[in-house]
Amino acid sequence: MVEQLNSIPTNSIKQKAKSLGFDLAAITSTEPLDTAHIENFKNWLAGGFNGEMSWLEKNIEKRFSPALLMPQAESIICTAINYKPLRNISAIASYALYQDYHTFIKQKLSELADFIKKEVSKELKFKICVDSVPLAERALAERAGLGFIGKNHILTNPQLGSFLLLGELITNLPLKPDEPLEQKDYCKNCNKCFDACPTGAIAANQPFDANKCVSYLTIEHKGRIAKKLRPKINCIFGCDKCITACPYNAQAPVCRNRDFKFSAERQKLTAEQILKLSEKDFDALFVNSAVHRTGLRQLKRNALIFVKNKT
Ligand code: B12
Ligand code: SF4
Ligand code: SF4
Repeated sequence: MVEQLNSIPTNSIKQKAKSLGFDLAAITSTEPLDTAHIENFKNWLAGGFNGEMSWLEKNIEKRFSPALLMPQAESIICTAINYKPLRNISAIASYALYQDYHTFIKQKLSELADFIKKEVSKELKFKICVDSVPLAERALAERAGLGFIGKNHILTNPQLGSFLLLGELITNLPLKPDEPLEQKDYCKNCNKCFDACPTGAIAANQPFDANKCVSYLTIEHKGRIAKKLRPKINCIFGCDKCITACPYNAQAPVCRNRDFKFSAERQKLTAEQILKLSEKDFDALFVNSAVHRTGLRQLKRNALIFVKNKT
């Protein structure tokens, strides 16, 4: 088995991933995550910290045992792209100022699979995962050594920071797994993300509370936003506060991926302009963006609260 593992050139796969524009690529096995993760997740759901995201209650076994997601799954190629913008000046979360990362990363992972099939093994079987597949992406990326999970719950790379989007290729190839980063307290005494969080969705010794998270409220939560939370909504779509506050992002490089299209037009858009958008304008501005799925009605709901809070 060891011989078989070593015979597959993982370096060429990682190099190809880099040439396709991924900033990080590393391998982990399809072994289940340890029981502490599963218990943590089940307790999180039992506490109702997932808000209305009931879809997180389904496929729990698959989320932590990636081998169940594909027959003969043997290894996972975990990737990340750096999306740190040049300036973080918008009330729309930075990731949503780019083209839709789901389609972008899926396309790149499919190109990586084509390369592996051609250059490494014709027998390749694979499954592409970006966000929507029930998979504990951060925990797996951590196990592959892409970074550590910070107190803000974000996968952070000590050199590249945490403006990172994740994607995975589950394969039937027995690739040699990489090691996690050295086990140490990367956050130390820092609490900057807790201080920056407007609602207390993240705080010391408490699980992540989606019910209070501005990202959840502005993107996932349908209907009215509770009156007591409204004065704290200082973003229109998503929220970058706990990422921007993190010292690991201070010196981190900005996104260098020219293929990952950034929209300066979306970045300049004000809440007042959003309130005046027609469905046609909205489609034109947000086509191929993560904002499109949320819809104009909800975007206007958020913009209205944002404007009220400014005045
Ligand atoms: C649901 C979801 C959300 C929800 C809930 C967020 C949350 N923290 O869970 C909402 C809508 C709020 C959200 C917001 C955001 N999200 Co989101 N989201 C997801 C999704 C689909 C599932 C995450 C999940 O399972 N959450 C459940 C909780 C319990 O899991 P967790 O916090 O990840 O905790 C795990 C580990 O940290 C660990 N763990 C945590 N605590 C402890 C304690 C112990 C003792 C142990 C053993 C383990 C442990 O175990 C847990 C289970 O694996 C993932 C994609 C995916 N399939 O993974 C993207 C994902 C996490 N989101 C992402 C992003 C970019 C964001 C935002 C930054 C977007 C924005 N700017 O608005 C914010 C950040 C909010 C934040 N601080 O987390 C990226 C994160 C990339 C990264 N570098 O980490 C992901 C991975 C999508 C992607 N493919 O890139 N998101
Ligand atoms: S995304 Fe915003 S509201 Fe949610 S935990 Fe981070 S800082 Fe708090
Ligand atoms: S802001 Fe500080 S505590 Fe929060 S994730 Fe970054 S280093 Fe850790």
